[in-house]
Amino acid sequence: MDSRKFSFCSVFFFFLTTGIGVFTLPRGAQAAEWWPDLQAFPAYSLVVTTSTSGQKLLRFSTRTWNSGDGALELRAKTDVNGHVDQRIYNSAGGYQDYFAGTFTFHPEHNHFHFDDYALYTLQPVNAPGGSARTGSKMTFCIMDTNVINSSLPRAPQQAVYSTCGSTVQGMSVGWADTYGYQLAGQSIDITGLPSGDYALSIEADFKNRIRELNESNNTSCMLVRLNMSNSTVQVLNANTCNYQQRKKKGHGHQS
Ligand SMILES: [Ca+2]
Ligand SMILES: [Ca+2]
Ligand SMILES: [Zn+2]
Repeated sequence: MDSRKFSFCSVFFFFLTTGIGVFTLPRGAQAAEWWPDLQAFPAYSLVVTTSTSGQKLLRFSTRTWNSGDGALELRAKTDVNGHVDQRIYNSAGGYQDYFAGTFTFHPEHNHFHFDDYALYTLQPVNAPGGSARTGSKMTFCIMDTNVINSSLPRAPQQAVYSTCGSTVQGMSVGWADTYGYQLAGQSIDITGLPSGDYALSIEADFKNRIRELNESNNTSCMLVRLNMSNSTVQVLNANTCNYQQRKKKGHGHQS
């Protein structure tokens, strides 16, 4: 009798606790989460520089933007060294934090750089003897630098993440973060590469640390022609890396 009583109580308790769980969950479940969506524009302002030691760099500006439902917000957890949470706000006025990777703190800048934010890759498409190169800069301070589409829902008219925050960084809906070609790390070392045609791609969140509405639109790719003898770069096609399609079109009207 005691054991039946006990199991009845256990079952009752199980339903009671489950009931509480089911009862409390819908509040969060019904609230729509506003996820960001990162996209990368093609690189621009390309230039080849040569150092006195002969090192050649392909320098360029990059711009990623947030076309999603909500802000990208990254919060350095000061109590857990090197951890960053992504804070996702919801329609109920609340938010949820998700572990989103790591940061590197720069005491001289007094802010953190989010690790593995973007990857720059140069790959030969018609450059015999060429090899793939990647940029060394992958850590970034993320902020609202330019507005791209202020008519998106929840896009602020003014920058919200307007400084390189010491613990909070982010990118608002409709806003972009731009890195000019003159900044440190905005380059790929092309020393020793042969002249020819290459694909230059910019990939945001290449290790997929950040939760996004769309994970398949994060890469831009463009075709460039490197002339190593006179250290120049020409953009063949800023919008695609489809080399065959380009060749059929002939050589006119390159922009
Ligand atoms: Ca995306
Ligand atoms: Ca992602
Ligand atoms: Zn910095």
